[in-house]
Amino acid sequence: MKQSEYIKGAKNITHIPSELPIVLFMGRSNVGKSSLINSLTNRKNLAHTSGMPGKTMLLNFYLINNNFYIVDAPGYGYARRSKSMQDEFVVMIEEILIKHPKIVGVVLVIDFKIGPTEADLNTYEFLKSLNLNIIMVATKKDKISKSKQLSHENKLRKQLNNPTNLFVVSNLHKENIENVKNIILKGVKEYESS
Ligand SMILES: Nc1nc2c(ncn2[C@@H]2O[C@H](COP(=O)(O)OP(=O)(O)O)[C@@H](O)[C@H]2O)c(=O)[nH]1
Ligand SMILES: [Mg+2]
Repeated sequence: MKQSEYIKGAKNITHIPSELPIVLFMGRSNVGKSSLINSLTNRKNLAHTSGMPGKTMLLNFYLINNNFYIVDAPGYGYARRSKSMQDEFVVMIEEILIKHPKIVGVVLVIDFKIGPTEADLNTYEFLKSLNLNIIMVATKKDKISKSKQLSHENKLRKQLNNPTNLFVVSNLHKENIENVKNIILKGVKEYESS
């Protein structure tokens, strides 16, 4: 991902560009979505990372290699957001995934240490039901001690029913980022030639 550029924040589906393919990043607030986008693009602060989760309700668009968009969706399951706002958000995401003409796939970001929450599992099931390409990324690998990382990863794989694409990464140490980058680029390429 040699070139990356923030394009805009979109409030809803009518403000979404449709000329290029989209890779949608989803995950709970504070899980490390923005950090992952920074890691993938090799930028320190392309996507805003913060300790104040759930502030934005915008879909943030990042143009990558002048070729596709990474879209950072607002985090789901944020407790301090009102129920009606949560519902509105879920409907918006569903609408995009169902109606947007060029969805390459979804990167579902979870917290390696915390493991999949009920909201994560519900989202995962929903994405599977839409037959989308799903890339699971578990962040914050560095928060588990080295000696326990492998068994922790195996447990996670079991919990998720052995997903085809699961990557355990650390944004802090830039560990395993390259593999995520490659699978996204491969997905975009295959999408374009299909
Ligand atoms: N230790 C550690 N912290 C991380 C990692 N990824 C993100 N964080 C931290 O987790 C917090 C939330 O990250 P952010 O990217 O803003 O999450 P978002 O709300 O999903 O976009 C920030 O304080 C990050 O520095 C990681 O791999 N390891
Ligand atoms: Mg963020």
